[in-house]
Amino acid sequence: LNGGGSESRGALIVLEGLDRSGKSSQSTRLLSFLEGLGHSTELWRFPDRTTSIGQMISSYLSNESQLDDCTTHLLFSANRWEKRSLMEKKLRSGTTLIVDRYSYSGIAFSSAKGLDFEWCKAPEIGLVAPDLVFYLDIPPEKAAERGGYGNERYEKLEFQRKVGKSYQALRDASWQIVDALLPMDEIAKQMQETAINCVLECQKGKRLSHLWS
Ligand code: T5A
Ligand code: NA
Repeated sequence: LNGGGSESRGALIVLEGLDRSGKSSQSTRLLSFLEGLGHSTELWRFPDRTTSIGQMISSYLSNESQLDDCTTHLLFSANRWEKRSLMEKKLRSGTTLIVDRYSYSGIAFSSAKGLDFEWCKAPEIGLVAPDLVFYLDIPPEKAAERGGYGNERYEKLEFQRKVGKSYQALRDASWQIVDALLPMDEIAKQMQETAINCVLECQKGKRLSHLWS
């Protein structure tokens, strides 16, 4: 099956959760697992701080620059749009993408600041829809204990509580809730079973769809 065939596409697997919920740790583990099985797999993350939009976001997050909340929201979204065609191309050519944060982060974090939920959702419409979303569920207090928060703008307990509530409004059938307090290996194992089923479904011809349709 060479690239381009619609018969065998890769899966779009997203990891979401509060800051320090373990997304990056589990993304790496899942990557090794799928690669080990011989699946073409890549690990992506948002924000993608390597682009010029990503650099604006990064300096905002580290408090080096100030930005209006609506502008910030649109930059996070634009940072996904600028990767959209590459994302679709990779998936259609059979590569599975594990993505550390996606549109759900965009909506949950911005609406936790008080921006209108539907307004936050609008610019995400039309991006590739994930086949599977792992939500690493952790009480905000426990997340705060993990190595302590750094200096980034959103790493504050009160704010993370609001983010957690916003996330709840985004759950749909593609979501699998994972107990993020379990030992890392246990979490990895749970995720592997679900992920492999998802990859096989996509290989068998499950169609790509778009947010939110
Ligand atoms: N944002 C992002 C928006 O506002 N809008 C958007 O559209 C997007 C995409 C980006 C920030 O931007 C916001 C959200 C964020 O605030 P980031 O670069 O993604 O931030 O950083 P974080 O998500 O905050 O990443 P973290 O590194 O803080 O958290 P992770 O990746 O969830 O956690 P991880 O794996 O690094 O683990 C954190 C610590 O916990 C331990 C690890 O060893 C590590 O020390 N740990 C565990 N300990 C015990 N048991 C387990 N099961 C553990 N799993 C991990
Ligand atoms: Na991370």
